[in-house]
Amino acid sequence: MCLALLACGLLPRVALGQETRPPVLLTAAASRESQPLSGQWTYGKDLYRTGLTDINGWVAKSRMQRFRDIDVEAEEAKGGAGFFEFDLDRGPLMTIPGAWNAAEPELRYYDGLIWFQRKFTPRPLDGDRAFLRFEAVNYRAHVYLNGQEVGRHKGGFTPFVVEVTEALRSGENRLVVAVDSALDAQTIPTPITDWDLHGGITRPVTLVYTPATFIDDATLSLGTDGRVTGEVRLTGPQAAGQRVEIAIGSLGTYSATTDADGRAAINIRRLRGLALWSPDTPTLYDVTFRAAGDQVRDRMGFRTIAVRGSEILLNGQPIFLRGMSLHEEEFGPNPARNMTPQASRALLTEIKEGLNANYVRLSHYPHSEETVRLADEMGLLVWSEIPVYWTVDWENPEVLQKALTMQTEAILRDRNRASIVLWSIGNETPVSGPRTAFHSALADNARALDPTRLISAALLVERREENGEVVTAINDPLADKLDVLAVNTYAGWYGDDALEAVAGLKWSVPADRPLILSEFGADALAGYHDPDMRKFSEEYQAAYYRSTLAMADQIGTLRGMSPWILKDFRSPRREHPVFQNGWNRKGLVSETGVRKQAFDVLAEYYAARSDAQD
Ligand code: GCB
Repeated sequence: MCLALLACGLLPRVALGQETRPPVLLTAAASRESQPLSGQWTYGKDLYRTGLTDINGWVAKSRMQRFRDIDVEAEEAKGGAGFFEFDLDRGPLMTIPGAWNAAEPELRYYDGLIWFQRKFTPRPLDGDRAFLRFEAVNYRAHVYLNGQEVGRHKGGFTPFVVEVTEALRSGENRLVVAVDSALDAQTIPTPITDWDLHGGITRPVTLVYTPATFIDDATLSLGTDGRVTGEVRLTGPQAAGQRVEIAIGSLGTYSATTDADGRAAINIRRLRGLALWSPDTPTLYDVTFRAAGDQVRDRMGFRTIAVRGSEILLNGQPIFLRGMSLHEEEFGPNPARNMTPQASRALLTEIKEGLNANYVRLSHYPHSEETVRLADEMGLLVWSEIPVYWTVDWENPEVLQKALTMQTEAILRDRNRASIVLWSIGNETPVSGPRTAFHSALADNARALDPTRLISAALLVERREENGEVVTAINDPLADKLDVLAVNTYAGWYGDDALEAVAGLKWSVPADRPLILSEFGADALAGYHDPDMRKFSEEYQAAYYRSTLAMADQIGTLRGMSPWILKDFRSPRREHPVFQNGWNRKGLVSETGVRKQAFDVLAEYYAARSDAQD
């Protein structure tokens, strides 16, 4: 089959695995010496993007270019012909990290360019190196230090690092970041989504210091053969021929030597005394990597994940994924997507303890590192995805390259997290040749970077007749590329099915492959009750859950589910003036955390499932 349009020559070959790596990663950056740059930044709106352009040379340049390293007020005090149409020093303040849409009422639907500025004083480098690390900027970032452009990035949910060793000066430095939230047909995602705009510097910014030669990447994982393998990568003038030491809690210290490229392969035949990570026992070890006078520390769990026939095996044992989908929005009436540890913990606790779940779908893009680390700590299995969602410019090689880069950034950031068991390569993308080729390249890239995890995608279902019976089925060549089949299904909410018919719907899916329901759900406005069970009432949503769960119980190969969704979330596409007002109401809790009736329906179902599993 020409699944691989790629192989058939219809799409240009694209770089997989190694080639999409960013030049610097700074794995486990949180364990390094660093200077936080979060806090109060000044900003200035620039809807026409005049600050980025140099229209007609010097005129625009002198007046408009907001990244200039200039004290505008002092220049103005001199008088004369010159003048400026910006001054970031005297701009209004915004707290970073956080989406600008929640910061000011007038920015609620602002979708374009905003300039941000922060001044800081670094410590003397004395031969060390310095890097700016942005955990997420949505969507495009242009980074300037002291008037010089030092880096650019595209993609709103993955980290990027910019080396500033040469661009830093002693004393006060001026960091300016132009953030453009505008999406188009070539961005990932495109503007056609079902969540909020959330532009801005949405995750922390830090200045990270390293020695001249440093550990840039360090990864370990447990294979189904019982071996712990991985790699340590050094960057810098002394990267080759270095002894690398890896201390894993009190289990032991292991060593390896870097090759000419600064890479050392780790291969530990057996970790004696290892306690496996699982949702019930989320054991984490302090792991320290040392080399060339540098060291990084991580907290890591070890577990295996595999598929056997229609089973999903965690540490060799069949598991049912009792899950919930989650957008990245904290509880509250006006979420800024500022995932503090408290905010992430509150959401994950509602899933794990409130719903008796063991699994979370972090949709529809990589969530904050903080959230994934908490999943490790609290014991929740994770589905991680990139925003290849609904529509994408499938035939454009540059867009594919962008998706591969985004996926690489996500995998390299998180592949030391035991909680992540599934990399998803897309959500509800309509079947076509170019689309399948695009997804196939993503599946290959994920396997090249991380052969230890399972690959899935949220597919669409179709209704068809089989042996005189109407069945729900998957008709998608992408299924061949996946370890775990996953489908979104909304019978009883969207479409013509009466709610009473949902429990009896028949499915026809492969008998030898695991299936998960990656989404199902129905809107309800918290507090709206209707004995006639009209749509948007809590009663309707609860009945919908009962019917869908009854339907799910008939699917013999069903190995998990992540209903849509924990909490009501902002979405400009949802404008019913009575029930929605800019919120997708499929949450089992309202935006402020009020539980709806369906919450208990699912919690009880999972409690029963968990008893059956134990
Ligand atoms: C879906 C999408 C999700 C939407 C949801 C809905 O299938 O994957 O992003 O929010 O349906 O509420 O319609």
